[in-house]
Amino acid sequence: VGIHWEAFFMQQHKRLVVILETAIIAAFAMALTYIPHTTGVSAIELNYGLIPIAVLAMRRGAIPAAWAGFVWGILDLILRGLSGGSVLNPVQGFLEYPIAFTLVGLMGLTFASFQKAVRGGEKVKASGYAFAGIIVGTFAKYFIHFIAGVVFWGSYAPKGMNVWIYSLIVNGGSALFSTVLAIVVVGILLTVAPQLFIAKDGKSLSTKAA
Ligand code: 218
Repeated sequence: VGIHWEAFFMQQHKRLVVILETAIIAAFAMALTYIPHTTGVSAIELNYGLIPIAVLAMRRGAIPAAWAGFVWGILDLILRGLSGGSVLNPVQGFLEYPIAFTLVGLMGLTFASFQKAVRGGEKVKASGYAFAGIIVGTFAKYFIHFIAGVVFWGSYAPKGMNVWIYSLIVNGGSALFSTVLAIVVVGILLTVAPQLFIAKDGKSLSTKAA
């Protein structure tokens, strides 16, 4: 008697939809890495894959975004990292793929505030929360790459250059450019396709808002 079957099945349905969206976003992020985005294994990169993860983080929160990041990281490790010479040893591979990519889920730290603002029609506030999330998640990923750069990629530094400076230029530059790109694209998406950020199956959705 304690089981509300309709509510139970609706919740299971929502869980399945979130899992499907997570898988689609991970695949989309991976597909985008086939667009040229860097000049070498130890160079500044423009990370387009952060854009779909940011959309998922604002739409579904940190946990789905972290799972999407994790799956994307495993795909990037297998499909590009190993063959492309970006996996130097098991410890570095573990740090720079599963760990660094999963941390992108931190973009969803501002999910609740973002949802409140976007559903309340507060566009400027919503963009502020989205941009803050993008900055946090991207910073977390590239902080791992920055540390890995110092520990594992020092031999790629130009002769005589301090490895901390080298890693800061490569990974700080990547973080900066990728963050700016994600902020610009998400800012545009918030204007042209705000429905991307508003799931129609949430508990918080009032019946009239649809
Ligand atoms: C200085 C330096 N060069 C290369 C790397 C490796 N790195 C950097 C950014 C992102 C990724 C993941 C694959 O795109 C990797 C492996 C580094 N950390 N530091």
